[in-house]
Amino acid sequence: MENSLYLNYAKQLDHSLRNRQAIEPLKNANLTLEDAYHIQKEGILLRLARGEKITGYKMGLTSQAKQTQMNISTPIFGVLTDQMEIKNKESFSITQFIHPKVEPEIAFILGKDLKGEVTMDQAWSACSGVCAALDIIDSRYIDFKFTLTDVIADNCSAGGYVLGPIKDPATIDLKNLPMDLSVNEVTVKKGNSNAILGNPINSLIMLARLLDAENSFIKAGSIVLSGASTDAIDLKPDLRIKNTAAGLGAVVIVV
Ligand code: OOG
Ligand code: MG
Repeated sequence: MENSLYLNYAKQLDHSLRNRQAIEPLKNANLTLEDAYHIQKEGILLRLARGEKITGYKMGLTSQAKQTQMNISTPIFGVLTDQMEIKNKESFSITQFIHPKVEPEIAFILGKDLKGEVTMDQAWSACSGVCAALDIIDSRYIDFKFTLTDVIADNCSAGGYVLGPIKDPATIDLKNLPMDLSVNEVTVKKGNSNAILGNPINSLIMLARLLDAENSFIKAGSIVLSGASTDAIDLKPDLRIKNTAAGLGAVVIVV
């Protein structure tokens, strides 16, 4: 596909993002995965041109619950920018979004670059921090309906992200950590870290592999969201949303 077409699709999605107006999926375009990541990249370049800075990546569709919810079974990645960051415990307005949902996640902070095919030990030792996180997704497509290539082009539905208190990985074992998503202090989803590819560290390994295929890598300092452990819930006004992961503490947003 021609470069000008990538940019054309990226501009449609960017227009939707900036005007909070959902659009029809790009599904008639017969996009390959490579095309879809090209469109994603053009979209990120538009954001960088507006002064945003890349802060890391998000993996998506890494749990059975999410794959079932969206009816797509291939893990994918998107790019995070500083404009998407929401501080822990902060209250914010959802009017900046189209139809946001929120998901309980675990995130990593990279202390070292991570590149190519890596073992669990190598991935883990590249991390300088780990935390409970919330991923706010906001598809640019009408009714959150899309194909695999549509959602890749749409930067993995990235909307906002929130990080809980950062813990030292040396003190944490990520295997089998119970997770609890509550709304106004009532549990609405129970998850477990092992729902994320068996162990969220596998998300990091997969991201390094996916980036390597495009001659890229995870840079030191990057934040990496590993994907939701449960399906997403709608984000509505007057809600206090909390994700508590055993051993990692809690991350909260107030809408
Ligand atoms: C795609 C993004 C999925 C996750 O954690 O699985 C995602 C979507 O469901 O809109 O962020
Ligand atoms: Mg997510």
